[in-house]
Amino acid sequence: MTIQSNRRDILKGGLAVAGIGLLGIPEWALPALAQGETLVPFTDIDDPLTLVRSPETRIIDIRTIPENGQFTPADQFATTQHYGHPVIDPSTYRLRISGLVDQALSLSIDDLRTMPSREIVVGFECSGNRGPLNGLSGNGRWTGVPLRTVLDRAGVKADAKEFVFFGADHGEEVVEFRGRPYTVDQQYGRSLAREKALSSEPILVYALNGEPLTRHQGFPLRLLVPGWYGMALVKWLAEIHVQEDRYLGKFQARHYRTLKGEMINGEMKWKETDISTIQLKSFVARVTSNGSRHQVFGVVLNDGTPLRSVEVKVDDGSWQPVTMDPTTSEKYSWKFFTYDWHGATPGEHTVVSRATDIEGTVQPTAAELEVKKTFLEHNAQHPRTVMIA
Ligand SMILES: Nc1nc2c(c(=O)[nH]1)N[C@H]1C(S)=C(S)[C@@H](COP(=O)(O)O)O[C@H]1N2
Ligand SMILES: [Mo]
Repeated sequence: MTIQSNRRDILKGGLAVAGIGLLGIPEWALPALAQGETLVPFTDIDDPLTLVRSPETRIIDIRTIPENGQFTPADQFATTQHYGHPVIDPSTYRLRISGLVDQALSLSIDDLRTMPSREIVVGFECSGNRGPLNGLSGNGRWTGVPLRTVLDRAGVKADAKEFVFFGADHGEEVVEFRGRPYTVDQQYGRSLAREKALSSEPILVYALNGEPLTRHQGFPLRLLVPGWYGMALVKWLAEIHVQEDRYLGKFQARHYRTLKGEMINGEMKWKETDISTIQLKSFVARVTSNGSRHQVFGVVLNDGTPLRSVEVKVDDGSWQPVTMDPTTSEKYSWKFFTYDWHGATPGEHTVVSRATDIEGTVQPTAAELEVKKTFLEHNAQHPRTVMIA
């Protein structure tokens, strides 16, 4: 079988077929299958389109990530947002820095581009991303100015505690307070606490994979917080407002939070927490066969803590170590792994992966996550079923 006909089979196969046109699966996304290698079909997926909630959201078909192309091309990055994609004229664009600073700033894209830049590989996922498809994730090489550089130029006052990042996008929101609805126009806003904002990590990025950001990716400027879930990476960044009070806007305090039970001194405490860093997750993205040889390929995402192990389990077997892909070893990159599955027998099988980091955090099972009531931050091990011919 040639690669060409493999590709056609993939396009005809259940998972991808719904994606053609709407998701526009491009050439690059076709799996880099070796001669004679074919995709083993998953039997658990019903309809990938159930994950696509609006025409403005695009998921990546995680089964078709090229193994040797660890950067997601900008025009195929998964994308999701709340108020559509604003169009910003780069010639009049200004990033404003206001509030508790010695000097308010208004910076053009050229101003930012002439400041010392930094390049970093960062992968992230939407906090709502979950199995089986995990399509709201991606990985890129980003370029921009460290946030700290810009804040130092403005001069942050001693009483500044909260740094609020507003996108240019906005919409009408009903803020409910004690039974009363208040309808107001709000910008997309997220905040970082002083320690994080002034750390060396956050970057104001203007390029992805060496090209200016696309409109979907937040052109002309986006906040990148390595190791954090997508909601913190404010696109179309328009203003940084420095203040003393905590910022409790919708997307900071209400829309992105988790309700989860935790045993404290023998008592269950139900805690509502906000969402920040990516919880350790691994998932099986595809299984391939080449004659009698079978291989499992998967992805790990986390907050940048080094990994201790990634393992794969087939059916009721024991956990087996995987091989990590050395091209995805940068701290905040997503990490690829493969597992050579020996002796796969015809019929349906269950394949699952789990990751453990050097701090001893183990990716939880779905049963262990039952104390989490809300669906965000869903990093459970996700068993997939495949049919071996
Ligand atoms: N300005 C703005 N930035 C935003 C959002 C938004 O609605 N407005 N959505 C956030 C969410 S929830 C996610 S998951 C990521 C998605 O980034 P992507 O489109 O590059 O995948 O953007 C984040 N940044
Ligand atoms: Mo998100």
